[in-house]
Amino acid sequence: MTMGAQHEAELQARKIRELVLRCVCHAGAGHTGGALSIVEILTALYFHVLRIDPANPQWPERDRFILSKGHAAVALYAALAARGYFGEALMEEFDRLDSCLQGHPDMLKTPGVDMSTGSLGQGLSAGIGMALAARKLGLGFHTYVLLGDGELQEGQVWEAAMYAGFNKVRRLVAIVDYNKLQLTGRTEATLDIEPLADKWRAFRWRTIECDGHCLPEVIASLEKARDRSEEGPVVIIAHTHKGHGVSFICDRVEWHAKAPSAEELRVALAELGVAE
Ligand SMILES: Cc1ncc(C[n+]2csc(CCOP(=O)(O)OP(=O)(O)O)c2C)c(N)n1
Repeated sequence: MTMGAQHEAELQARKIRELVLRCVCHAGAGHTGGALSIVEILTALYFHVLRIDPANPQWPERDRFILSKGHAAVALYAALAARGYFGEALMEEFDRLDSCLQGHPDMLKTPGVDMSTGSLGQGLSAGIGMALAARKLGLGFHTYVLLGDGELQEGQVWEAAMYAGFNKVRRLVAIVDYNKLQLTGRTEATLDIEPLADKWRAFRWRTIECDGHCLPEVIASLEKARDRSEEGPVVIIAHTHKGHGVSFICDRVEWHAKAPSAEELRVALAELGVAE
């Protein structure tokens, strides 16, 4: 990746992070920590890897993306807005009763959302269905599923992983947002998921690990995963920090579902180098 391309990607990520912060502050609700930890992953996907057409969200050949950790919906909406699926102004309606931007993603309401999620543990199963449908229909799209590390404590994830590995489900890429925090505390303290890479390997997945905030690394990992998924399912374990990008939110479990005040937003935007 050239220096210029990296700089451009960093600006895209900063835009998404800014939209997330403004949106949760405006709504007074949202999962700020878990949204900020996936900003670079979403930037890499939506601006560099996914074959999509924002003007045609239902294009049958589009790559599919499932935000299995659906509580981080605000980050997905920010990525979709930044990529041009809808105007940024719509973000002001986030989490309102009649809004098309609900607190958790709704595929029937929001352009660009491929799967409704929020009940943790289900996204990988849905992704397998999409990947199998692609093969049956003779379509070449890839399916990407983003999971939380706390979400991996759900048993359904491992049944799906076992199925996909055994059946060598092709063009399926899972990404784990491994920020080591759950809703109430550290993942290792609630139900340890280590040794994580070995677990996926045991389920016959190809495994890649990366720094989930280093854009060139995330993009390279996603491209490698895309190639390797021709043989069978691939997982990227992305090491991240919940609340990344804002010092007083980063790695603080109390920010799981807390929105910043107007003053906290001002400080956060200043840290990002964004004018209020
Ligand atoms: C089936 C189910 N059980 C419980 C919840 C409540 N819940 C929402 S977020 C969350 C923690 C998830 O942790 P993780 O996947 O690591 O997300 P992150 O910390 O990255 O936000 C829980 C338990 C849920 N949404 N679905």
